[in-house]
Amino acid sequence: MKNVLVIGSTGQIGSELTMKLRRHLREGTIVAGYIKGSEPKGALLESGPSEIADVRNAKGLTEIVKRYKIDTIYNLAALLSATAEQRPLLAWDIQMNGLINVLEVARLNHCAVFTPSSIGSFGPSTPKVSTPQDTIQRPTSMYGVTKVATELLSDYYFHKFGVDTRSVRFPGLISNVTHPGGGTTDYAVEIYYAAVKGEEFVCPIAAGTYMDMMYMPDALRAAVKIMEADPWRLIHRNAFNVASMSFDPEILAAKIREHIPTFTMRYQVDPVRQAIADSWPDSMNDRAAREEWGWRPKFNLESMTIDMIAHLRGKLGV
Ligand code: AKB
Repeated sequence: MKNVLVIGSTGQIGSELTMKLRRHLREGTIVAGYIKGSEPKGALLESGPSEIADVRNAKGLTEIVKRYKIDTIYNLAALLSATAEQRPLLAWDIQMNGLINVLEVARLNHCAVFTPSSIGSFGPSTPKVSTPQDTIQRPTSMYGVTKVATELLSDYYFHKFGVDTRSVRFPGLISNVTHPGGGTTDYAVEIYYAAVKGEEFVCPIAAGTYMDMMYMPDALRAAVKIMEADPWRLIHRNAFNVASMSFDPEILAAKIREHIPTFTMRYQVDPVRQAIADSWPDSMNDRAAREEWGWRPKFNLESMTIDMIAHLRGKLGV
């Protein structure tokens, strides 16, 4: 990786990944790709070049790739699960028509590609506990349908054309920088904001609903490490289970209460998000990622909670 285009650089993952790559890579250029209406600001804008990069515009992507001699594309453009359920055709357009544009540009210009998959690529018939790397993937949400298709199409481009596609199945990602927006796992971010502000949290996901979650610094390390992995060690490619913690809202609230004892939570379950959450695994088995490219998370629920609360107190000035 030397010259990298991050598509979706102002989103939840992209805003932090772009900055991490700019710090991490000693030479080369990291281009922050964005769409009109979500322009980069502050450090993201000032620390390197940015370009309009709409996945639905292959010609525009090609121009950026050629101008900056891009060798790696992080394709982070996506509608998250709950929004994709409301706007399925738009989700298809961004996630599938966008992906094939990115893969074609990569094929013609010899780029490696990372397009994240998700716990959303699994469905109700998938084994729920210790979900294996290779297993049943029959998701029931549009988000999940596009994620399975993303995995298959990315593998197809690798086997058919030799495009260096690699990816991970992200759990719900928890961060104190950019809000996710439109996901089923967003509650696990919003709960920290409410707790730090001293507000009651109204939880849209029912007690007893376990999902895999991950702190953003671990997710960023996974996204960088998989693209730097020795290709000869990779048996799998699209996409690796990566896991670090699994909890339900009760466990998360109890952990926050250890640090903010006055924190309160009540439930008002959102049927759309709950149906999606019920169809996803409780906890993934990430042995393949550990064996094939040395994946190891650094954060658990305790260390993430301490870090989230400290950062949000600073950010919110409370
Ligand atoms: C979502 O909830 O849609 C995402 C995901 C788990 O992929 N955070």
